[in-house]
Amino acid sequence: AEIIVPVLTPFNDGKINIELLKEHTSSLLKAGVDRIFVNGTTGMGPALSPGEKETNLKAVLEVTDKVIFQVGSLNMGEVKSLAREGKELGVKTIASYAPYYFTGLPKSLIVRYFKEICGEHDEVYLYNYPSAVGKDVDAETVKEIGCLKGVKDTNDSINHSLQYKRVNPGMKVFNGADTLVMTSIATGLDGTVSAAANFVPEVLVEIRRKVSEGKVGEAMKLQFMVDELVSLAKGYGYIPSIYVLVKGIRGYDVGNPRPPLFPLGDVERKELLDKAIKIMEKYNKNEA
Ligand code: FW2
Repeated sequence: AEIIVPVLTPFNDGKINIELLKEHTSSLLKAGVDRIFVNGTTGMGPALSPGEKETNLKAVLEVTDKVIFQVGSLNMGEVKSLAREGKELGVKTIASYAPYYFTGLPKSLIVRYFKEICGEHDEVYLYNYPSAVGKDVDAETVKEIGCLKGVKDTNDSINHSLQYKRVNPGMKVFNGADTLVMTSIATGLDGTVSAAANFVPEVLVEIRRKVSEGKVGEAMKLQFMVDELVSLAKGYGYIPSIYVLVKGIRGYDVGNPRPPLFPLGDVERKELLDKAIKIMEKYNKNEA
């Protein structure tokens, strides 16, 4: 099973810091992450201009070709031109969320959106995130689309993710919930796309190892540690917290998020990090 990281986008004064993105990417790969999902939710994809999406892609490509390039937006022309750009740059896999915000779109338009992307690139994944996008592109819809090679399903229901596999055999299926890393691996999905991989990649790699050795109870404990960290971070705003946790846990700077995802203040930063370290110590001492 693969561990895929939806890499954050480091900003300084509202501009992408390419060097920090490259450093973070190579650190994550060294920690054992398999692929980099560029312009995902954690990367603030919907808040990036087409030029910024391309900047992120090019930065990551300088480090690795193990990339999934997320190209979704509400402008079909931009989506297709990014898809083409990805192809020209040799990106193996691109992905897109469904057109968001316009909640009333009929299924036929969703199907058409993805078919048009498939016209530009031969390996297209669906990024399904119903709670953010406002619509669920489910297993049957994916079958109707017909050309998708994979799906990242950010969904608390593992059953929902498994249905893609049942209805579309041969398709790669990843669950995107931080709380279901262990479950995704143990149920035979193709892996996980977890935002937590930004700050605890080694823990996710260890979860995979434990599952493969049949030590499911130990894997579950590690999963619970991730759950506690994520739940703590969500209390401060998940994405802004990830920047603090990467710096605090991994020890290097990844810049800031960009407003309206405002960076945490000094007091919150300290509080978040102190609590995160306590959680990690508790599990490392086996007191959990
Ligand atoms: C992304 C992900 C992970 C998110 C998840 C939402 O693109 O950032 O879907 O962290 O809480 O795949």
